[in-house]
Amino acid sequence: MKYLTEDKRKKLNTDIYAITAEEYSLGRGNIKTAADMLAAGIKIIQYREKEKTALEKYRECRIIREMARQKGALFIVNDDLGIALAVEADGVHVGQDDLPPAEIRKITGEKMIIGLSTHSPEQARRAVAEGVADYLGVGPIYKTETKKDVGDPVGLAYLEYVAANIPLPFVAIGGIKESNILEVWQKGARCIAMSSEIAGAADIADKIASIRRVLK
Ligand code: TZP
Ligand code: MG
Repeated sequence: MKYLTEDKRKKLNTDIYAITAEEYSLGRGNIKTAADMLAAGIKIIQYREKEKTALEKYRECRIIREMARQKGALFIVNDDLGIALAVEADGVHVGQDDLPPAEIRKITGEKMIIGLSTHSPEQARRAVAEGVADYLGVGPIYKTETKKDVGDPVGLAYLEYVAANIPLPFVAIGGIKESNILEVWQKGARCIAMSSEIAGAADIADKIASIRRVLK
């Protein structure tokens, strides 16, 4: 964990980790979705986009990068290290089948926040032993339609394991909604990732306010 500075910990210490999802965004598109999330006070935003070309993603990320900077929010790019570097994102988030965090770290240097999706105690322990990732994704907690190649839900048991045993910041993810978020919070998650629930809300600011009322 030698890359996980106090500054990174502080910035990762926030209630909601919001992820773009253009297909759910009611025609708003990624940029307006991100702008609404930031206007509502979201402090971590992840750009996740599986359909567009690298050029389209790069152009959107450049804009969102700047909007996030102006709001003092972290901007994290899912999957694409090249785009994360090109737009000077704060972080990059990868899965178990992507380039390993140690290789990413060689390319990015110390400052980049590296997030790693994990689905089992073994994967979480390995991430700690490697000492490269700055935070873990923990899930999918519930069934989700948003991620197409996702495994079965690992449920709340894995979340409880991480909350009790793993010294890295983590975000719970997968099928989390206003309607079930209290359960996730009660099992120990303090930063909760949501994609379709927020990106797909009729009014993003109302949705975030209403989620925050549940968490209070
Ligand atoms: N990784 C694990 S589950 C998931 C990702 C990206 C999808 C999260 O989307 P939603 O809409 O919050 O279930
Ligand atoms: Mg991925």
